[in-house]
Amino acid sequence: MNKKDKKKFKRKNIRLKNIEIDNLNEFEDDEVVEDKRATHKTSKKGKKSTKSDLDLKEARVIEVLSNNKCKVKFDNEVLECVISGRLKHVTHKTRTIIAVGDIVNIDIANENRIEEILPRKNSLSRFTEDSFQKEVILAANVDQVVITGSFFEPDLNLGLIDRYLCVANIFDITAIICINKIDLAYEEIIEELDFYKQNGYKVIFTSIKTGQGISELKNQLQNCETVFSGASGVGKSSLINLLQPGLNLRVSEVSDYSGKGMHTTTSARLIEWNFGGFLVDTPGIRSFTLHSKFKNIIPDLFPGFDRYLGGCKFLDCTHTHEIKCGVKEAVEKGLYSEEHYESYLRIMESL
Ligand SMILES: Nc1nc2c(ncn2[C@@H]2O[C@H](COP(=O)(O)OP(=O)(O)OP(=O)(O)O)[C@@H](O)[C@H]2O)c(=O)[nH]1
Ligand SMILES: [Mg+2]
Ligand SMILES: [Zn+2]
Repeated sequence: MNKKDKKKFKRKNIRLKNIEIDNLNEFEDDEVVEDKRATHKTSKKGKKSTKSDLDLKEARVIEVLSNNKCKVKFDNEVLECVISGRLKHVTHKTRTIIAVGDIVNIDIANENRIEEILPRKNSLSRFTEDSFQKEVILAANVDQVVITGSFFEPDLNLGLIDRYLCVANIFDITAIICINKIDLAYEEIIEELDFYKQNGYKVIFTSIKTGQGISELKNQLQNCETVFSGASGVGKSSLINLLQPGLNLRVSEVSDYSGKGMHTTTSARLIEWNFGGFLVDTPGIRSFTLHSKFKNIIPDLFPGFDRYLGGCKFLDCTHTHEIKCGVKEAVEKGLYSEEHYESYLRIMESL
């Protein structure tokens, strides 16, 4: 194959529309396709056939086992797949090659090799804390995120919920708040969640001990593709086990010493509900790091700010140092919660 043909071939075959590639030509030819399986010479004249000759089947990623392996659901069967080396080179902005929830094309005849990741409808992502700020996708192709918290062990973390809501707004994913362990809550702490209800979010209180809120949560999950996310130990896996007995997901006591979860769930997993829909159970996270590129949009989409933006003199008001700011005025007048305004300032400072 001469150089020009190779370039043409490359463009036709790399179809990772969901991963940002600045300039395809920067990739060395041998990095992209040196794999003989990718192109079969079919005649002595040099006429070639490409991937289109492979018998590719569409499947859904249900668990990522390593950088090389994952499990997919295909035709009601769970298959272990390898990830084509070709897909692994295009990752300078993301740490995630393949995410739970991805729809992929696999070559059943060849070790169930994943040859293509179809464009993602959306994804819920966090970013690494180091200066590279690489994307880590928690789940792909979902309708909603259930932000989970608990009243005790671990304590309610409103700052983390606010971050999640920003992320959901950024990625345009419907957010529902589920606060578990209501059997351990007291009145004042429940009132702290009124803020979210007043700002249009659905808040569901649940308990696996009393069964409170379980049917409401089930209604919310039925026939939807949901990602369950939140801190470790809040009871995500316990809730899922209660919603679908028989799954037997691992759960652990929260550490007596720190009151924090034990990080029992270690990798994300897509579960199919027997009452319709899918859910991604994810490992608990301590903090949710946002990318600094979002700094200029968070002032517009922080929970509850929308109704006060009209009072800001500047269109690009950051609601921090500006004179004549609708948000700051609302805080001063007691119309907007001081606690959540401070949570906003902490997020802005962290970026
Ligand atoms: N009192 C009370 N305890 C609960 C409730 N739900 C879960 N727990 C307990 O909380 C602990 C942690 O539950 P898990 O389901 O493992 O929590 P998780 O959110 O999946 O944690 P990670 O997998 O580490 O992210 C277990 O000991 C559960 O028994 C609840 O509604 N009330
Ligand atoms: Mg868990
Ligand atoms: Zn402002």
